[in-house]
Amino acid sequence: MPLPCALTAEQQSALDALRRDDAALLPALVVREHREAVLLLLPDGAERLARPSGRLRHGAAAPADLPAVGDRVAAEVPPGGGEAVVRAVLPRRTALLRKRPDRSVAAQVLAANVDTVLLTASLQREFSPRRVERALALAWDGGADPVVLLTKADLHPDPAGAARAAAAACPGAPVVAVSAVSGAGLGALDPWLRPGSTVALLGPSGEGKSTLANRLLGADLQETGEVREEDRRGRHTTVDRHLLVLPGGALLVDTPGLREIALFDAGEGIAAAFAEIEEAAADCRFRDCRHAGEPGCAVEAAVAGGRIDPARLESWRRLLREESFLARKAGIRALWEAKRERRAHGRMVEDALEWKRRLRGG
Ligand SMILES: Nc1nc2c(ncn2[C@@H]2O[C@H](COP(=O)(O)OP(=O)(O)OP(=O)(O)O)[C@@H](O)[C@H]2O)c(=O)[nH]1
Ligand SMILES: [Mg+2]
Ligand SMILES: [Zn+2]
Repeated sequence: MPLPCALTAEQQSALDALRRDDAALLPALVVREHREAVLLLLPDGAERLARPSGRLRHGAAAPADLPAVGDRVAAEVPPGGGEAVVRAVLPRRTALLRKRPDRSVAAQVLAANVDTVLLTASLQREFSPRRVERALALAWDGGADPVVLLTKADLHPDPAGAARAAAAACPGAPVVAVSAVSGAGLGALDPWLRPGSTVALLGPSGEGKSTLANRLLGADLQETGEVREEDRRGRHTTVDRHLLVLPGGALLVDTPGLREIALFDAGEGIAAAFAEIEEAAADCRFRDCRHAGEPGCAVEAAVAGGRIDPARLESWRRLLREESFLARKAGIRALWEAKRERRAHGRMVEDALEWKRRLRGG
């Protein structure tokens, strides 16, 4: 039985190259992360605990280079049982990165090789465009397609109206309203749940990610928890990232509720999430216009003319300020190394000059 996901040509050739040295290496899929170990799904359908090899641990340029959920890896698997060793992470097709939620300037991989991100926003609470646009930038920057998923549609008097309002607030991403309780709207997810494709649920605690995962799985595998009465927030029930193979053959990643999304070097994703600003900016008189009082600024003209929402311009500024703060803190060299690393992982990145230009501007 093969893995539930095909390897890309790039992943296959990386595996073939490794196998020339060690023919016994097997491809495997990372389905769960623990503190130091990962759980692998092997080609025979069995699961096996594994640790990264010492060489991988010490050779990794950054923690983000270690195996993460969704990674395809080359593993040495002792035939009789026992822990496996991950020799290498095969090149990632996409990677959802955020800044680690501590004081370090380092990225954390939320999930690798994700095709579609379902960004949850519960209809039990007020819709926050500011939170969603950050998540959109994260998804786009990682190379995945975001879908805004309005959950708990059964608790809202007009889910279709709410979906229209959300779509207006986050241009460029499809919006779907679903209920994991009644099943309403779930069919709309079918186009993204093709066999072998990977979908990740991302959003705050208590929005029904695990409830939806169980519904799609047809089994109560993931633990779910009540939300608090006062503010309808969750209690962080899910603690590990977990990849599930759905009956139809799609892969679904359930993640712990995100407290905050701090972007990590997500310039391209921000550009994609604020496409209307980037588009208008093409007509600014100065190429490095910051849209903050410069003469001939087309973006500010568009805001004045009601064609761009001033709150969106404000968010765009805030996200770029955070980016340049991060860059100054890290030092341009470290960030550039991180970018090179991601290029090695197959990510398209903008060139260094563009990056420096923004730094000077920020
Ligand atoms: N009415 C209604 N309640 C739901 C729906 N989906 C989930 N819930 C409830 O919302 C609460 C939180 O659900 P979870 O699935 O645990 O939420 P989560 O997003 O996985 O939360 P974390 O694991 O903490 O990040 C539970 O009490 C669920 O029963 C839904 O579609 N409708
Ligand atoms: Mg959960
Ligand atoms: Zn301008």
